[in-house]
Amino acid sequence: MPSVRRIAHEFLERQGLTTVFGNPGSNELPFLTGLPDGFRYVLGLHEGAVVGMADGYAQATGRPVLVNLHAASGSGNAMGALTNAVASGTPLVIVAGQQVRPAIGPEANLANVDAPALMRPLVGWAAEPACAQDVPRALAQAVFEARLQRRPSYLSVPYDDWAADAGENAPAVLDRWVERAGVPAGEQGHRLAEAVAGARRPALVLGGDIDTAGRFDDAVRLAERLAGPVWAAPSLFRLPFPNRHPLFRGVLPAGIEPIRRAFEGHDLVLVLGAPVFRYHEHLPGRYLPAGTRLIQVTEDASAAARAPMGEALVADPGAVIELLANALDASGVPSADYRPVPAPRSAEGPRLHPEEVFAALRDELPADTAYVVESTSTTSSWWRQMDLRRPGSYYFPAAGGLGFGLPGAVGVAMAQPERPVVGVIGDGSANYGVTALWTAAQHRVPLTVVLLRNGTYGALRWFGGLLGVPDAPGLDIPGLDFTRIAEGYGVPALHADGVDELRAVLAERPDGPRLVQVDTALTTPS
Ligand SMILES: Cc1ncc(C[n+]2csc(CCOP(=O)(O)OP(=O)(O)O)c2C)c(N)n1
Ligand SMILES: [Mg+2]
Repeated sequence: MPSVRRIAHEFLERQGLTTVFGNPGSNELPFLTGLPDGFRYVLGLHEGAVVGMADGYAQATGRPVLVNLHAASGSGNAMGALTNAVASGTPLVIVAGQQVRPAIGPEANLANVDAPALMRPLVGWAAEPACAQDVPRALAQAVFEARLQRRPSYLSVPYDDWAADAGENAPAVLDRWVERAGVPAGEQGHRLAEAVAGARRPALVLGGDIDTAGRFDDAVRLAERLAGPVWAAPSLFRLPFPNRHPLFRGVLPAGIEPIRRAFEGHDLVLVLGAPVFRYHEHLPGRYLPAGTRLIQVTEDASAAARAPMGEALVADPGAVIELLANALDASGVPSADYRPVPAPRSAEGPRLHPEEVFAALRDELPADTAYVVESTSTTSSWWRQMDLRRPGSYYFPAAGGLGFGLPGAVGVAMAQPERPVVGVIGDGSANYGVTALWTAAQHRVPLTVVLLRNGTYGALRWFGGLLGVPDAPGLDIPGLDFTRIAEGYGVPALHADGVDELRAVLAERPDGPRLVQVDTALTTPS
């Protein structure tokens, strides 16, 4: 009879989970022994970076990814990064080691006494199989739960299980395949199409899920048939629509009152692939203008259930886009000219305005560049300068947890080595995932990190004003030199002194990782 380990490895191979992002401890080693050829272990030096890299990799490949973490301490380190993976619906399959079964109760060192409970608030499914023979089935469940729920899952395995005899039924799991279909039933689709076709002034709100589902171009087709304004959902983590398209009105502000104002005059708001809504700043008011109907289409049943207003249909928003685009006639506006980009603002003194940096990116990088952004005070500058027209062009930490950007950029670049990838990272944000630079260096990942050094937690200064607390301590971060930090991790780096030098550097195509630091002026996010 084959061992639990043999069946597990073979199952992962058949499901295509052969790239493992991890940081091991002694509990994990018995799982990692004898990995078949074709497996690739990507070592991260801290679990936050491990999960961030895996998140970027899974998002860019559109497939579940295996993550290998140490017991309580390692899994605990990963929790912050997991908040982002949960919000972006990333199917991470986390397998963690556990002490041998007889040592868990007495709390031997490295025993995680109630391992599933530690992770449960975040992951969609967590378990520790009741016996070794259930490990292959439970591993399969972890993969399918992550895929079906579009949420990380967590499996804790006592390390003596891996060498155990799998039992005669274990191979049955190897041929399993589980899929989901999310097309609305005829009557549901008909009612939705009627509501949309009958609206006088419909507005469309698109969430990051649209890009995740590969529906970026289809969303343009639908919007042009609807001929109404398009917003991106607040707290955006992926761009679902070309940001200079004439129908695009930008990312909705993440507050109740400004969202109500944006919808004024619309009889129907159709929200596709987003929660309703991920507000951030508490700006109270009525959710919707009087007389505005809101219909949400999402695959996420919980997002539908918890929304505070509106109607919801739990279905694949991509299938709904197709259904609606076919139901509406094609007489809407054809794609008119894209909106031109304004001249970048400049700053006084030697620092660059972030708009000058972003204009340089826009001009010097190819049009299909993927950007992973974690710079929080520069949001409005970003959207003023960028012209993103391709799917998969933009990633941002989905729950606002810093530490995704740098590792996420490494993961996206590993997933798409042919596509230029740029991380746009603030001098505060960089520190939460900085060890990913080492992984990028070891794997020679082609990636440019543009490090915006404004010497402060810029967004928090702005928030301080908003909250009426202008004197909070702990907001400045002087004395950081990321060229030296990057070089310490094995990534070549330079400091660009002005726009010309920055543009010249960006125009070169790197064949490995590099970091370019620029000093930037403080701006506000909006
Ligand atoms: C893990 C985590 N810790 C703290 C915060 C709070 N926070 C939000 S924005 C921010 C500052 C980020 O600074 P930087 O990357 O330099 O960007 P800037 O605002 O200066 O553009 C901080 C600390 C967070 N979002 N996530
Ligand atoms: Mg900063």
